[in-house]
Amino acid sequence: MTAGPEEVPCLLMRGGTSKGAYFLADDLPADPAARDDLLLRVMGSPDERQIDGLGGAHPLTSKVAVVSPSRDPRADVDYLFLQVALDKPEVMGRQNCGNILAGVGPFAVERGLVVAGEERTSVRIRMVNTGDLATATFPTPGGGVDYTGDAEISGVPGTAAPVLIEFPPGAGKLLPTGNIRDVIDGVPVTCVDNGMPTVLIAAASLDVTGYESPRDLEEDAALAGRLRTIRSAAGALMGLGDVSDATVPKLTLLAPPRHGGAVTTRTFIPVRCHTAIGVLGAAGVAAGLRLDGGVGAEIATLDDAGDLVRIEHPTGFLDIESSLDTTADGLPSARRTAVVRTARKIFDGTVFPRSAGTAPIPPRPRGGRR
Ligand code: NQM
Repeated sequence: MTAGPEEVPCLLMRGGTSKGAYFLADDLPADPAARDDLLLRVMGSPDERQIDGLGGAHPLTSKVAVVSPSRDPRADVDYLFLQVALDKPEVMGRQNCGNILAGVGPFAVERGLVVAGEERTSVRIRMVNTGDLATATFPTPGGGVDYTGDAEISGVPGTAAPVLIEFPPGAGKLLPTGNIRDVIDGVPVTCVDNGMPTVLIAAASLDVTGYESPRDLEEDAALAGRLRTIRSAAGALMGLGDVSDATVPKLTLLAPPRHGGAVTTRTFIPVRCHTAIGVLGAAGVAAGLRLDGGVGAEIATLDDAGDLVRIEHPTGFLDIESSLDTTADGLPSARRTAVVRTARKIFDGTVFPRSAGTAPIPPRPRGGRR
């Protein structure tokens, strides 16, 4: 049976600490509006519980990857990341996702876009949202993806095969405002972009410790108000325009490490507080900590001897390799960023979206919560 537009081949995959529905671009409508309408019905949005779809009722589990062969000679596949909102009929493509990225290489092999090597396979990926590149390397013994292994990442129970993700130099413009430090609403911030626009803020400058639980931080209305003000001004300074409906920039609160790492983080994505930290968000934090005069430099404990930065977050830590360079005009830029994630195929089959024209009653507005 050939799947029609309302019966869509879909692979559900955990990528790092996120979960998403992975599609071949050819299996989705080419028209972006029709595609987004279909994806809302696939994921069960808008509905905070996403009860009638694949979404997991949290931004970290309401994600989509659209993968196709790449025309870019530097890449094997193109990966478009789409964030499906919970509380409004919106599918957003302004940000990338480094966790869902972890599943793209295995998915490309599963779908025959890339021929697996005998032992391991490297897939060169163009991230359509930003135009940046990444290479994912993972085990393929005997020519098939092996998801089992002993790599452990905080925020995911158990172990799985490692997926090494490497980013070439210069992904993103490291200092989008042109400054290592800006002051917004009386609060010093460092705005970075190492693949994800992120605003670094000392937790103490917002009268929190930075060790609170994500839930406690989400319930702090005064903090939410201050973060909204800072984000809106930072978005404009970073050249992102009006960000009130965008998922970027993210905001990361920094505090001194408590478990031997470099720094403690609490990241707003941008309204809900992440239970861990995004991969590209972490890439920005790691690079930002190395900037002399940045808000992170005075908080972090860095190992001068190596590139490894251990970023503490609410459910453990994320280790990331990060080194900086200086451009010809004297500006800092990312030299190398690399991270190990894991991914797992959860389900491969056909998804049956909610029928077109059966949108649920829109939820009460909650200030664009995401
Ligand atoms: O920063 C959440 C996640 C992400 C994004 C978010 C991500 C990244 O953890 O690369 O992975 O920031 O919305 O999945």
